[in-house]
Amino acid sequence: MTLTLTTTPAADGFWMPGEFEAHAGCWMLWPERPDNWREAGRPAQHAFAAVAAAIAAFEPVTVGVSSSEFQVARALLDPRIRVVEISHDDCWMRDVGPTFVVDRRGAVRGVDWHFNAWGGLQGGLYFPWDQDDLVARKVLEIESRDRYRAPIVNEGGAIHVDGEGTALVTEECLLNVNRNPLLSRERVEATLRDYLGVTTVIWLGKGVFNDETDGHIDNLACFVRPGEVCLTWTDNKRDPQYRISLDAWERLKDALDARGRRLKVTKLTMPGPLTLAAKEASGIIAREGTKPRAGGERLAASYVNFYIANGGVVMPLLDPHTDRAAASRLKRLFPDRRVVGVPAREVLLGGGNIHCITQQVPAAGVKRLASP
Ligand code: KQY
Repeated sequence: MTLTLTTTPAADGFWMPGEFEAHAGCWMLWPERPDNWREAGRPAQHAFAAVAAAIAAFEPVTVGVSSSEFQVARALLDPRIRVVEISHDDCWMRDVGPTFVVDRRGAVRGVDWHFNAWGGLQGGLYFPWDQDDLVARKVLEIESRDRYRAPIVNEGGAIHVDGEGTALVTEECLLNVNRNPLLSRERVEATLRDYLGVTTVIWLGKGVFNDETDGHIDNLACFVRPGEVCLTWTDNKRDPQYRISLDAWERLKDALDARGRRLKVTKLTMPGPLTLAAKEASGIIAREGTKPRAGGERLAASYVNFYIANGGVVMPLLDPHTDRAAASRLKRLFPDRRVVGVPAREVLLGGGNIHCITQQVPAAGVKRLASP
């Protein structure tokens, strides 16, 4: 039985572990909506299947699919992957799935944030989003994990943690009026402390240029391990990303984490700049209520949007000019993991990347010695 708890993770001794800690598995959803994915999602489905197969080499993967797509998904997905039927509005499991939390005894529970399609009726990406808002609850039912319904609008892609008491977020997203207009920075921070079990929140300013999520942290910067962050970067001073990344670099360099450490920050040069081709845009069927896409638009492409699996890192391949350099930087950052690149332009065309379409489930029963 799955309970809905009325306490908070922090009050119960739970916290969100780092993505680099041991996983029981990974959840994804299946792309299909023709107003976001070109050619009714078929090219994206192949890309999602390749991402799922790459992760399945490291840990169990479950993909949630609609009833009408079950057979296609089953046929395209690696046989090691579990396919379950889950209704959804789009397929960003990082954002609509639960954020898992753990305690010292090795128990696992889930946080179910309110979801409003990245901004609700004030700049959100589609309407309605009611099925997306139910996904976290359904995943927790299948995983048999108790649930905390958090009292704020938030997405998994808007938070990163080091598992030792520090969260990394952006002001552009978490303080956006289209998320929690009545909450001050202090209230948002207090809610993150309660629901992520952190004691320190490091605020960066803006996210990646033209990121339609309003600046998700998971496209800009992430923890590689406690005390170490990797940041999307460009040396091109004329690129609008330059000032954003420079500001993030300065804030990270000034910050102290929950353990009082200065952070080591590694720059990961972004691909491109990449834009949506007219031919790609023409394969998307415009629909009232969904944000339209036009050829020539700048894509929010970033190599930071990778997934850390048990023993591996699954990274997006986005630009033949820069993929190799990004992969070797990631290999240096993760010497004990196998770095696997997956062609991910089709995922990028939908507005996110590999981290955005995945959600890790921490390993249960792992006795954790320290809490943050
Ligand atoms: O950054 C993410 N976590 C999700 C990207 C969602 C894009 C929606 N079109």
